[in-house]
Amino acid sequence: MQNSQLKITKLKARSVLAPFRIVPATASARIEDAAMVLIDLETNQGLVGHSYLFTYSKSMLQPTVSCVTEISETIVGHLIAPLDINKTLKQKFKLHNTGGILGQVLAGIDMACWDVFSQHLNQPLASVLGGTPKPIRAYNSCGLFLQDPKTTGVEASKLVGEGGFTAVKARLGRSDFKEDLAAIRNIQDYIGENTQLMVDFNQSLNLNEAIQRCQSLDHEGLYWIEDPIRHDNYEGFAKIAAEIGTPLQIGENMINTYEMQKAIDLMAADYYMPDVQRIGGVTGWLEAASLAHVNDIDLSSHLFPEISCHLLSATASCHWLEYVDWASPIMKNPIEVRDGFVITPNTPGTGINWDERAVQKYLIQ
Ligand code: SMN
Ligand code: MG
Repeated sequence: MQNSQLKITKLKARSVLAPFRIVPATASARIEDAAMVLIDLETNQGLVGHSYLFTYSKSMLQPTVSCVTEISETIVGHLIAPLDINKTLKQKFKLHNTGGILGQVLAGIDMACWDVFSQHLNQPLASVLGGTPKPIRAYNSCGLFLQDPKTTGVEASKLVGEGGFTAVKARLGRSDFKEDLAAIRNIQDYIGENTQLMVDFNQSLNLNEAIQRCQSLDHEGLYWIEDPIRHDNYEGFAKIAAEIGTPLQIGENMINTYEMQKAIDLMAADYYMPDVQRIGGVTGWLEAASLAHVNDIDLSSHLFPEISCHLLSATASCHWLEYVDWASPIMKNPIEVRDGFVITPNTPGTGINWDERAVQKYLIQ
């Protein structure tokens, strides 16, 4: 079979630091620039798999690049079979803790493997996963960070107008809760009843504060409340969920599907939104999607819209895609939004290709 001939010849990683249109200032941290590691997985047939990792800070770029390049010798020469490569790498690093940079690098390699595997099969990733590339309902998450509550309404209307979005997400967690309330109400005045509003506390509250604030928000018509407390306090989330009617959303920090299972067992939340870079790449996402489906849970994505649209196209309980344009400056074909839906590319692989001129401009040596 021709497929058996496709082998990895080289794994490359580069760092870029691209500007944000709107700087993400959350209640937990402010992120100055989009720090990304670009992975190129080269093969003996000229096809190249692409993926990127979002390292959250400039200081994590170089360690991430080194980790990718050091791992490359383990998989060079391997046949492109994403599940087999994933198994090989999991075995190799069984004695390590695969949270942190290592886990994210393994996820990035997994994403690049699935990209080149799909290119080789001449199919979009969504189709290779057994779905079809579909338009995926998305909320605009490019703005509404912590800011003067008076400016949130105007920004929200702009965000809605950018792609005919039917939902936006605002970050909360100001020291004075009245300001959070003012920010929400200002947004709702501008976007009206037919546009949904999600809110994200970015883990900034302690449990008692969270119960109080979430209860106070319960009649504000919010679509979901995300991460009010520390991401791994599943018992705490379960307490909050039991006290409020608004759906609770968690999951962006889960670094494997065992975490998701634990949270589900504790009835920690209503909705889950794994992040492809943390949950274990495409392979990890497939596990999460099965877990969500058998437990009747709506699944959304966190960041990475370019690959998440393929994943959600093949996810039985597909809910919402989080749209951010943070990687768009370095993409040859930035992801497209029409009438509030992200258009999943119908081209082989993920459709991720670099705009090399832009990459050179933002490259960190
Ligand atoms: C978030 C993630 C990454 C950077 C800033 C804010 C936020 C989200 O948690 O869910 O978008
Ligand atoms: Mg979040």
